[in-house]
Amino acid sequence: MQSKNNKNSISFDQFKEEILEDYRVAFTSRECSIIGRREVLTGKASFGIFGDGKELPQIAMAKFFKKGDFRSGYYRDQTFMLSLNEVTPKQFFAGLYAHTDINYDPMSAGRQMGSSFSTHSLDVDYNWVNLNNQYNSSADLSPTGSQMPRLLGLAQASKIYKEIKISDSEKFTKNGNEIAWGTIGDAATSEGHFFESINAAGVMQIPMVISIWDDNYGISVPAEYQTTKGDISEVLKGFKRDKNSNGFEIFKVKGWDYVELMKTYEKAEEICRNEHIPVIIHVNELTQPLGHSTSGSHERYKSEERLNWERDYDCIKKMREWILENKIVKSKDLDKIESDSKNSVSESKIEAKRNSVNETINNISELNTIIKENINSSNTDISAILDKLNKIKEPYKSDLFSSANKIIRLLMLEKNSESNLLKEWLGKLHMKTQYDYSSHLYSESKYNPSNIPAVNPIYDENSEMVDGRIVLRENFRKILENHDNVVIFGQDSGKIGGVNQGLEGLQDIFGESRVFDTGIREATIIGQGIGLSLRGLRPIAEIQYLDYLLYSIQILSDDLATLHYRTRGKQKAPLIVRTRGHRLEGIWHSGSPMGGMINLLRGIYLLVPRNMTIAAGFYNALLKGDQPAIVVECLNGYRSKEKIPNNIGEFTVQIGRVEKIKTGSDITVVSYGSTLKIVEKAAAELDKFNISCEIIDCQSLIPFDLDNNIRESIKKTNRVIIIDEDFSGGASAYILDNLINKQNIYDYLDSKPHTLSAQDHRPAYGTDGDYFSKPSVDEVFNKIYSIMNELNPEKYPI
Ligand SMILES: Cc1ncc(C[n+]2csc(CCOP(=O)(O)OP(=O)(O)O)c2C)c(N)n1
Repeated sequence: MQSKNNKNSISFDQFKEEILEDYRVAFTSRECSIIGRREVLTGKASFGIFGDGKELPQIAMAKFFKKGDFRSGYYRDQTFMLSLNEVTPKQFFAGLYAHTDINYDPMSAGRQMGSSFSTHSLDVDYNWVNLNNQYNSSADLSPTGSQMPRLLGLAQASKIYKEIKISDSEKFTKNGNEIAWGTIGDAATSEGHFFESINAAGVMQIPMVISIWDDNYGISVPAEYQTTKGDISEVLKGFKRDKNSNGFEIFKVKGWDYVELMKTYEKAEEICRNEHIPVIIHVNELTQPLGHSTSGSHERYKSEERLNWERDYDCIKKMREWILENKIVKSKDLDKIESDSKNSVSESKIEAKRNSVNETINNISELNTIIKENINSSNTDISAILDKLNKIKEPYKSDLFSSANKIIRLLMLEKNSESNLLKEWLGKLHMKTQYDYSSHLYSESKYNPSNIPAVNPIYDENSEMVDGRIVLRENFRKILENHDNVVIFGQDSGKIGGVNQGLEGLQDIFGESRVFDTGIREATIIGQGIGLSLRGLRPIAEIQYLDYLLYSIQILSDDLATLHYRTRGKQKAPLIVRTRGHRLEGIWHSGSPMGGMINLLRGIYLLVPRNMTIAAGFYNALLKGDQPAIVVECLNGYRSKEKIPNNIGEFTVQIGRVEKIKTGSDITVVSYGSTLKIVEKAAAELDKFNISCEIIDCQSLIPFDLDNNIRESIKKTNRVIIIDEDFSGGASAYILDNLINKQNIYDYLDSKPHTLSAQDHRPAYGTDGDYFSKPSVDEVFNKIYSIMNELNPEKYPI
């Protein structure tokens, strides 16, 4: 055995020590699973899923995992995390009890179900810590297979760091020597993300080792229903490298065979780290002694024969047998390790539970004091509620809040003004507690790009009018010059410089490591971006058309949008996604599904520039910040003429701010993106009828009008219409919701607020398909005219 802990040759005593330590970790981990399951089944925690049966391969993986490396795995990896001391049993239980203090549950501060692991990449000021000095784990997520796309980026970062010198990269890499280690269950390999990622890794030849933990089941469904031939490494054989072609090294090893596991991981690490060859390790013959999760028992679907086999081939049992057969120690020595582990896990559990309820117990005692000392009521219901609350040994916060609210309501009914004191106390506590559940959806750092002030584009008499795509291209050129950690990639982005030529010629100047093509694989393009940004690079990932963002919406929604939130601000992936949409031609090249994006992607900024100068200003601002964002360029804007600014690459547009693009007095027209051109033309027609529109470009849907400037306009016009080319109830409903609930426009309206969106079908093809599917100048004119007619039929007759 030659692991990172060992020199080339070690003494028998050291060898024995290491084996016993491995046994201790494996046993401790198993005990955590057993006790954790019991806690859930006795109602002390909500749900549990554990790593029992997968202990040995994870110990092997941990041996060859080095500081600076990254894991992208799933909920079974507790033994791996315990091995590296990246999670302690006490922290493991704090996660199970959803402790909201990050110091107790460092994985997610109670936001993710237990066994969702992560490490801290950021310090308290949201600056990067030195990732080379620690074992790194990107934050787990529950949707099966979703750890795969970002694994690509985590691995590709090493390749990029190896290929090019990047300034200030000491915190992220040592010459690109780091491996990205993936783990996945056998059944989850049925997901498309798995195959898409494997194919891409084979093409890119990047340093990742993927372990497939194969226990032959995905909950109740056996391998024969999941995988062709019932055997994933058989299926993957076509990906195996040979003398004449690139590909993977593939190993298959039994999950209970301690010695073979060590040998396999040793080989895998060597090939992967030294040669940058991706490796797949299919670890089969694993078991699940406690069943899939606390939701049910595996006796319902496994045969007696299989259950007996699982008992015999339990990897810890097998390791024990191997130690005894090889006379490494006596059975009493192992018994002692076992009983010590049991005691220490039990103590950890008790302490974690106590810590998780302490604050609530203190708050309950404060509630008692407030009531006793300040509230004069003979209502026996109040004392009954208090008594009941005081009797709960391990109270939830919601027990305290609902009891206090009930008491407040009783006091209100008896018109007891002393309820105000209690309301004030509870209000403050609620605010503080709510933060524990709602913080860090967006960057809370000083680098949040919405704090970055605008730097206006500068023009002079020599400023040229050029195609919009030239503004973008020149801006990207400056970006690549100014930021050596920026990489731009996507389908057709490299050699030809993008289908709309916004990157034309940039690969020739900056090389294939910085501007490159990918396969047609939107989910993993986004995953690549997430992984690269987790390792300190600033990727700009291109999705060729907005309509195809749907392929990646799951990863954007489940991974990118939740990453900062689910780590309570301890990881960030400031990925910039560049795409193009809105008006063009037909069902799949004119989409504007903003409502869908707004609903699914909270956590990501959504920017909708009306021209390429504003788009460029957004890119420049985003690169100064640390917030992931999607920029939707207007498909019909690449050939429209714009003046090219002198300070290209330097000017910024402040995010979350609207722009008034026409002053008017009769009605405020709120719109964004391509629709604005239609709105401007309609407004010119309406002017002829003495109807004066004030047009406001939202520019940024998330965040939305942070200065409440639309309200200021409505105060003047007392009327509003929101126009876009999304479906009805999409972004227009979101904007209206903001105006009503956040900007309180109700008081300033003299007419009902209106929305005008596209038809609810996808846009039909061709010029007439557009006319009859999306708002046209005529439709906008008619709609606004009818609003004015309703107001003053004599002045605006129909
Ligand atoms: C996309 C998605 N579909 C369904 C589930 C529910 N689910 C959770 S675990 C699981 C089975 C996973 O089996 P496998 O990949 O073999 O991993 P194991 O749990 O056996 O280690 C399923 C279906 C999920 N989490 N995500």
